[in-house]
Amino acid sequence: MFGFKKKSAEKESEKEPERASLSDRLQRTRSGLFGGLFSRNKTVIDNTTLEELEDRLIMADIGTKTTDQVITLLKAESKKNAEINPLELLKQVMLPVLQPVEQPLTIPELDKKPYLILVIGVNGVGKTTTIGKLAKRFQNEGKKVMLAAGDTFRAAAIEQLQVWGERNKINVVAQTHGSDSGAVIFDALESARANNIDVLIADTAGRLHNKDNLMEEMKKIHRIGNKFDPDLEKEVLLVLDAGTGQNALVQAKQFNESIGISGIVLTKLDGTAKGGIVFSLADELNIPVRFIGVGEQVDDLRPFNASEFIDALLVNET
Ligand SMILES: Nc1nc2c(ncn2[C@@H]2O[C@H](COP(=O)(O)OP(=O)(O)O)[C@@H](O)[C@H]2O)c(=O)[nH]1
Ligand SMILES: [Mg+2]
Repeated sequence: MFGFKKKSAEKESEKEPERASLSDRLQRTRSGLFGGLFSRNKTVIDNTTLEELEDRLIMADIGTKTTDQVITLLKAESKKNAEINPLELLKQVMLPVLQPVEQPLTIPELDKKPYLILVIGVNGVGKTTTIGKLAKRFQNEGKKVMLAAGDTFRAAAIEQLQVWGERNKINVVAQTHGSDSGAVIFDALESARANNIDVLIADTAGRLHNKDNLMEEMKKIHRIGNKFDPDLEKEVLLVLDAGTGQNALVQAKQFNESIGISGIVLTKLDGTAKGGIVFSLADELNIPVRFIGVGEQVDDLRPFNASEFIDALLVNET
């Protein structure tokens, strides 16, 4: 389901709601990675600790490349110095991996509106939920937002978006279950242009009859934007569930090869120990990570900030 509880909808009008700290939200990944491993600050790192750390980095889906870099550096430093500050060193290695993918999504001021955000990804990763969160975010920034119910494969998906749109006074362009997704998005583009809408966010299906089918459909939808206006400015936003670990990386490669991705949203970082997958994604794909999802509520979508993310993981757990 959509995941937004009514209570949160009522709270949305308040200015800055109480937010759990990022390190609280990343608790499972954080304690999986470093919990109980290092005593405070300066320490001597022995081989057993290094081996344990290596296992944990792999378990958290950080990927072999970053893991090797971390271990090599810690080994070298601990040879030079009997005592080192492992957390400081970890940040030195980890930050340059994530910094290149910290590229926030900014909606340009356009003469020819709207800016299209095409939201894609397999079933259940959090596309529709993310669309709701994004819509509120842009609305709070003073932008006019419209949604397109492009997941026509499931009747419930259309309804989910419509109900949410009604509750939040955001227009949703929809057709009936089974209608052509590209046509829905084309209609929505026309309506958005006519109504001077700043941002049109389009939902898409995550499951068709098979994977090839899904990719073909996505390519077709992608072309719809060009057909509407060859100069249309858009973002192709891939949503990935962090909890699926290496699978998320496989999905990202597939979607990127088939249609080309301009940004990633990594969801469900609050419920998983596999949050290290963001390092693998950064290492292997170098596609901007626009937002991270750290919960089901509307304000649980945060712009990705590399330094903040690493600091949240490195809070000493001892
Ligand atoms: N804990 C948590 N749950 C999330 C997050 N994002 C989405 N979800 C949940 O994931 C489930 C599937 O989301 P949905 O948006 O319907 O996925 P879709 O099939 O890709 O559209 C819902 O129960 C959401 O509440 C997140 O960042 N954290
Ligand atoms: Mg959906």
